[in-house]
Amino acid sequence: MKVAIVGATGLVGNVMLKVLEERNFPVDELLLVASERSVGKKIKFKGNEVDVISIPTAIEKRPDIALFSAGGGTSLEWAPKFAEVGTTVVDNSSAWRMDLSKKLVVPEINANQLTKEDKIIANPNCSTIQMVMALAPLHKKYKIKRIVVSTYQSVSGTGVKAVEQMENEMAGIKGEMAYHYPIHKNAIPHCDVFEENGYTKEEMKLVRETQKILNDKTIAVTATAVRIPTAGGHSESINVEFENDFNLTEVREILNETDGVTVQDNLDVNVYPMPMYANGKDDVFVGRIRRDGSQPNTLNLWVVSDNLRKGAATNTVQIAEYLVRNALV
Ligand code: A2P
Ligand code: 11C
Repeated sequence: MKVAIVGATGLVGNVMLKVLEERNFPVDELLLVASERSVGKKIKFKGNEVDVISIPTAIEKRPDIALFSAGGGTSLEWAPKFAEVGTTVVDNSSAWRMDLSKKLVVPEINANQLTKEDKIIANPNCSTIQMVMALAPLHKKYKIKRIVVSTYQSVSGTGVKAVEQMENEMAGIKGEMAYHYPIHKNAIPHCDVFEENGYTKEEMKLVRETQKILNDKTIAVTATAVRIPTAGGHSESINVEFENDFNLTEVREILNETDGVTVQDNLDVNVYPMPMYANGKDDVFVGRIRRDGSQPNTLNLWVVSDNLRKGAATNTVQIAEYLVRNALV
């Protein structure tokens, strides 16, 4: 495969390279793409130095697959131009996710919808991916009615500048601010921009993307997304009400059997998921599994995952793997 990574110098692009290498993705030729400012830089892949090139140069080379993580504006402008020359784009930005003609894919849940005709495929938002990974198998069995989710999101979700802001604040250095407020010793209930309804775009992604991935508009979702001073790994407190009743042993069994999900739930020895330990791993970790005693058919979960891995790079590479495995590229 001739593979392009658009946004190769960014946080997610960097993890994409690692994941391609670790999973031994069949790369015959790798095109590393970034903005004009980075052209000529060199990045290591499998021990070799690869030159960073511009988007127009990459399009001329007609890659089979392009993995995009270079912001929504870049995707809107350039993904269709790659598609025109026959490249299949897997896009990690929010640009195409809610486009009715584009598929929004978490491979474990809905990759079977993909066909050769899908030339731009959307990768969901990190907080949505980890939530639906835990909930999709339970939805199948008990049918979800309503979800109330609160997120505790790491600064790596915002990008390099936010990681630097937190590190500077921890070291007592005055530097550039990625957020309106200090993040060290703080919790900011503001991820992405505000919409007219008073919710943030991040919160509305949890509503709209969940309904699209689970293919069920009747699922009610309400969300509060909060930025906290962790370096990597998003956490979520999820309260989910089902149409049908469940038993907790069966819930645990279902989650234990779900590919990509690891149950960490042993209160006797203080085992529950935490971002510090999920960081660098591909799985979605689920714990604190318990019944909500305040109303029928309702469950509480604590779900943690590395937002740059399953929340972004790993999911994107898994989509690409599915395309290759099923001869869709
Ligand atoms: P560059 O490093 O040249 O700016 P992050 O989300 O971590 O900030 O990374 C964003 C990625 O998207 C970087 O690799 C960045 O490249 C790339 N990028 C940003 N704008 C463009 C653009 N207009 N064309 C191509 N790549 C872009
Ligand atoms: C965050 N979820 O943690 C965001 C990052 O829509 O792809 C990814 C934004 C997106 O801030």
